[in-house]
Amino acid sequence: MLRMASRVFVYGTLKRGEPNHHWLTKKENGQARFLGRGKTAAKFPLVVGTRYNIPFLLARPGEGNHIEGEIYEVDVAMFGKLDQLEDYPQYYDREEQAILTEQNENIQCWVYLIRNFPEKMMAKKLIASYHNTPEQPYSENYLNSSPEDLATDE
Ligand code: PCA
Repeated sequence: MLRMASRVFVYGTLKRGEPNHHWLTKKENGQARFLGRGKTAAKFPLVVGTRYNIPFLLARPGEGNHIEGEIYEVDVAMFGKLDQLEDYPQYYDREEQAILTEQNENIQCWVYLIRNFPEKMMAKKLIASYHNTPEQPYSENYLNSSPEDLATDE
């Protein structure tokens, strides 16, 4: 166990093989330990939005799918880095959600989600699992994205 550890469930660009995974492996960021794959116990809408093609889990439980992702135990330093990446709490918010592990255990993990989103986002394709693709590539310029882009989904 890491000292002062938190559990985080990641469903987007932080997953293995996705464009921001290096944040979790960079030693200078702190420590992260992969605990396994999991999925949200509740259904959520997961969409890809804005011109940056950013994955957004929308804070509307009960709609969409059980979202697939990965569970990490992170120390305080790493959790701070992830908050910085997600621009918490200006862009993403986060909350603890029940996650089902592959062993069918139900554990509480922090999940980054979007609380204020334009209603038209609900009309997008609701996916169960995020993967960055050449057809809809995650933009290298994601750090330029602001809550205003989210508000307009542009
Ligand atoms: N990064 C976080 C939230 C969305 C994103 O791209 C994650 O992977 O869970």
